[in-house]
Amino acid sequence: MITLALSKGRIFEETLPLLAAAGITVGEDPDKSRKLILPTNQPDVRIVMVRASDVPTYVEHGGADLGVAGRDVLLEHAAGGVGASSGLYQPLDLKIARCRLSVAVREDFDYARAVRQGSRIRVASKYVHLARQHFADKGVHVDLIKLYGSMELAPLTGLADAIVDLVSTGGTLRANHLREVEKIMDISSRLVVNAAALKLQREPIRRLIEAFASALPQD
Ligand code: PRT
Ligand code: MG
Repeated sequence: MITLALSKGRIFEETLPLLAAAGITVGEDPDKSRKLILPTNQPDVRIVMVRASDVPTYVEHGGADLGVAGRDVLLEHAAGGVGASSGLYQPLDLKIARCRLSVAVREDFDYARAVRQGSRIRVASKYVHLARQHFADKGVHVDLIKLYGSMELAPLTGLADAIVDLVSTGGTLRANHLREVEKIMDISSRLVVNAAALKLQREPIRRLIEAFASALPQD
């Protein structure tokens, strides 16, 4: 049995065409089903539905053999990990669920001035490790505030001066009168594979990786 960990929403939706290229169709829609384990048309392949940020944990510890996770989630997981995440291979950038990790502030906040003056900036983010690294590299002093969602609210309520969050169209920032002031990195989702599973089920996993690779846009 091969177990693939996916999260609901864009990662599930955008992985479906790649699964199709490997001849795998999923029998149920995770939005309509309460099932956490979804069978596929192939009796030896199943999907487990987990939170996006739990995908690396499942794959690393063998709760799933493979998974699809954003670079944001993988880097934050590795940075916050206890010990090296050596059990996790990343053979493929799937180029799906693309966005960027950016710093944003209120439209009326003078970010350049705050940085120039060397004042401490309060930064709210779900990605505290990536945020800390970014500002340390710039030599900017920050107080980090960990949030689990709705980062956009933090600058509007005075909880923080800035946020580090994912941006794709920029529509959410605009709707909340926020302004993107720095791009930290481009993000896309990666296939991750449990190292032990790769040894024990080499052939089926290799075939899956090849089918996924052949279905990717050639750029
Ligand atoms: O929602 P939940 O808390 O369960 O988990 P999650 O938010 O981590 O999951 P999900 O499905 O929202 O995101 C999974 C992965 O998709 C992320 O880890 C990213 O790698 C990737 N991705 C791609 C995005 C976006 N684009 C994205 N736009 N993840 C989140 N967003 C959010 C962003 O946080 C912001 O709130 O969408 C909003 C901005 O979008 P625009 O288009 O208005 O700029
Ligand atoms: Mg989300």
